[in-house]
Amino acid sequence: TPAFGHATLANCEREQIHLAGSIQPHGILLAVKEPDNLVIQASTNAAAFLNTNSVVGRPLRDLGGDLALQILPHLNGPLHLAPMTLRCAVGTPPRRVDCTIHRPSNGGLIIELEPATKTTNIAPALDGAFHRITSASSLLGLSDETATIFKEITGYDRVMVYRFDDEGHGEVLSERRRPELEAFLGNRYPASDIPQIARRLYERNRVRLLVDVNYTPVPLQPRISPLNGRDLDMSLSCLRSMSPIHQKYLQNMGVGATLVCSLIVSGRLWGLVACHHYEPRFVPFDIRAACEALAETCAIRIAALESFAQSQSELVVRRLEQRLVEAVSRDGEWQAALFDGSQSLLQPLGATGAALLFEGQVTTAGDVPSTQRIRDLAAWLDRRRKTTEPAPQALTVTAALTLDEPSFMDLRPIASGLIAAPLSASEGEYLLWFRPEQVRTVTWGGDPLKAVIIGDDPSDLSPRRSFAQWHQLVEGKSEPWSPAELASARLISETVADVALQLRSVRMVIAQ
Ligand code: BLA
Repeated sequence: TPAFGHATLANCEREQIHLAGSIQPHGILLAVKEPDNLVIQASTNAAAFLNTNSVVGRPLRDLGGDLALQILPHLNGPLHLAPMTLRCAVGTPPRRVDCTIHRPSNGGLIIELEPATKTTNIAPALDGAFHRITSASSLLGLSDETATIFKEITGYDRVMVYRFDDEGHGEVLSERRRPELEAFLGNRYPASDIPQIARRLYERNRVRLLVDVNYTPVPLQPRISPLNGRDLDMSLSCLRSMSPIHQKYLQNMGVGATLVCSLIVSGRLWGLVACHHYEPRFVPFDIRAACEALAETCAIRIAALESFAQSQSELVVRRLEQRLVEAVSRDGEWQAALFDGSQSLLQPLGATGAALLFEGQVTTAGDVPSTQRIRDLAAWLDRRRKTTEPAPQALTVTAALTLDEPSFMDLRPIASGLIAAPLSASEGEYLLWFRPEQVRTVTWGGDPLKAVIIGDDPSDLSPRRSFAQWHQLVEGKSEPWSPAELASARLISETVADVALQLRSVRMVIAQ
């Protein structure tokens, strides 16, 4: 596992970013031993910040101001879970600082000090902001509104709302930017752009400020904690130095400063609100705290909208079932009922096309291959059913049909994703759903992708390289089918199979 600062593009997935051993220079860090509150580690800029000769080895109360006194009442709180911030004074003469304290996993107390800035009264702006977030009625509306609000409140040149898919690949869902900047809206990035270690960290530490990407990191002195002989765990530190690889990425983009908030939905990193500025930019603690609260509110709204969408899908499926059953008792025209308002057949699965093969007939909705190719697919499915083990009623599911089965290459791009549900024991009777290849639904304005070489040099890192890499990873593949979509497919196809079987037995009775 590469230590902080030693990772290369080949192994950066495992870089120990929480063991940075250094901070950004806009504040100072003190590690303190209890109960005597002796400073045992300090960033090398601490003495100058406090206007004193030395810091390490001295008790907190000797450092001037009311720092030692102010933190006292908080030391029994849950500081190992989340840092807390208070205003106090420290140094000679005492200066006003924002002081953030927390307990790292491996012992002691971490105190981080930033110069206090004049507080702006953001309460009025926030009031409206929370309401706008909680009243958003669609995911995209919510995401756009969140980007707008973050731009208003933080003043960064660009704000992007990122969403991660089930495989961790990222997508820029919304963007607000100064008009002269290149647009990143709609861009896709591979999961490898943000290592797993960083993602897990962002679930705990939900706001990251990078004040100046061209900063020189300030080391801790001593580097190793005298408490346990190990690197200080800086997971929850607000001044932590960022990974040099990520720093390089941002420098290559021409970005000067960032502020990024995690969107945590059901305990998982769902996405990010990423703010970029093209010059160094500092935002004080109170604005960061407001951003954290807004991101949390946004995440709660996302969860609500997702669960609403899920119940809507379930409702659509139930209505479809009802229509089928009614059709059977009315005139037996269940095929017509199935395709009546084809959205109810497509929407619950997020499919773009569907086809029914039954008693030699092919009925379709949306974007589908030619009738002949649909019949070819059924024949292929019949062959697979004979040679593979699973239960005869099992769904065939793929997000990469044309890679799995090159003879269907001509079905690109409309049928990269396929769900096939057998409707009976007979051959050639299926309900099929299709989904297009992802890269066909995404474009990058400007140069063709071919121009990008994906090498191992950090100097090559760029959104364009990321996009090209994502492109390679998902080429030929549709968006993966989610468990909820598969459940809908199962429900619909089982109902169709029941209905079809029922009518067949009725016809047999009549024929006798
Ligand atoms: C972190 N990489 C990140 C973060 C983003 C990106 C958003 C999170 C930063 C944060 O939350 O503060 C990626 N940023 C992007 C992309 C765009 C952008 C794609 O603005 C496009 C517009 N990064 C790589 C590669 C590696 C890598 C190849 O691209 C290594 C394999 C590493 N990225 C990397 C690391 C971090 C990171 C180590 C963690 C940074 C840290 O918190 O210290």
